[in-house]
Amino acid sequence: MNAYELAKARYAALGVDTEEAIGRLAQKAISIHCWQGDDVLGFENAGQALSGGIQATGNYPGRARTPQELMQDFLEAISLIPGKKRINLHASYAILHGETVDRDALEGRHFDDWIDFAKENGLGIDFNPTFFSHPLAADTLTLSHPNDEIRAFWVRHGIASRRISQYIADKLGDKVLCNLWIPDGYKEIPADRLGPRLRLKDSLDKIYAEKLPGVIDCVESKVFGIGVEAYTVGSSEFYLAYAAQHPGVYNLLDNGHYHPTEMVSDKISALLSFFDVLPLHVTRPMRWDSDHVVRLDDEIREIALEIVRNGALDRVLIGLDYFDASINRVAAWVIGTRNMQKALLNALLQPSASLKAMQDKGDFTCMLMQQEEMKTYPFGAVWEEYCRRQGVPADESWFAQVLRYEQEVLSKRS
Ligand code: RNT
Ligand code: ZN
Repeated sequence: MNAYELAKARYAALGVDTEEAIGRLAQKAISIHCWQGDDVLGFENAGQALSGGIQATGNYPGRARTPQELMQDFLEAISLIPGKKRINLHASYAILHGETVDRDALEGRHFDDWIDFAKENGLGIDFNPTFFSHPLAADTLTLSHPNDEIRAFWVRHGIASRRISQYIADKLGDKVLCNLWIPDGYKEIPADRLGPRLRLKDSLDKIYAEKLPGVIDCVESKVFGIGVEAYTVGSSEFYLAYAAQHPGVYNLLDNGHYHPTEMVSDKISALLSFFDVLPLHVTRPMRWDSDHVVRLDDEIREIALEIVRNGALDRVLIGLDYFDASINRVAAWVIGTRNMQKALLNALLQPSASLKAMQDKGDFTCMLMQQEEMKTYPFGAVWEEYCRRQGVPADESWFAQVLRYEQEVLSKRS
């Protein structure tokens, strides 16, 4: 018997069907963020620095500088990642072919190249308006700005982004998640916390006024950003309440956006109790919202468990959100995405029904014992079998391809 057959038998003895787990994992799309490939810089106006209180630190050579390079790098990465994939775009990745188009005037056609790319490579697309790295966001205020004209500009950008999302959905025949995150906040203890929030609420009402059936809308909260440490307008309570009052607008959870002891894994079931859709940004915060590459750590495994054992694989939309500029960026995509998938497979291989029954019976000794024993079950053999069937390297052998790509392509970029 090979390692997979042995593993299959071990899991079967617990009532876990490895074939079913592999089949379900293959169907679950992961939305891979385009912005890991170029340190969140985008293409619309070369030279624009990243702002908005987020930071990509590091100076590893080989950053994608053009849409063509980003597409090429992305394809390299996904050739090493099993399963279904989507590409998550930001408005700042519009491909303008020399045109100058400001954010409030962006149209679907500025993303035609991405739509072709997605079609050619069997990808779905998700979308984000970009409320940072722009002269009108220089003071880290956008949809809550006290200046009516600046606020109106960003409202127009929000509306344009939803229309772009609908355009992409029409072209692909597939729904597009349109996620709204703004950096708005203050560095110092504010004198008025309510005013900005009421302005944001009014801006959101304007942005979401139009019904767009191909678009799944969501809002992303945050606890603080660099330079805006004292107050964040779009806080967790603010958006949670907004989403609860506006059917069709969902609350996205980014696991880097809460106080360090607060766990997104615990929030998933709370939101699933009220919302039919739950979008996620999966990242790895180190001390702050540092957006390190996703590791197969306890919290990622717990997040995956919460999705799978609650039967919510179809309701939870998994997107990744990290940007490490200090290592090979293609490898960063591959490592983080494979880790998310490993976490899901691990969750699919748990005897969840019997563990729940132990909890309900109050048999906590047995539950603890079984949860811990599961950690040394032959999960790796199932992962390797899954990768083989998907035609991607099953182990670290994928890295040789990335090294070759670095030598032949990335290292030639200045
Ligand atoms: C920022 C948010 C947001 C961004 C991306 C680039 O803290 O997490 O999702 O990371 O939109
Ligand atoms: Zn995020």
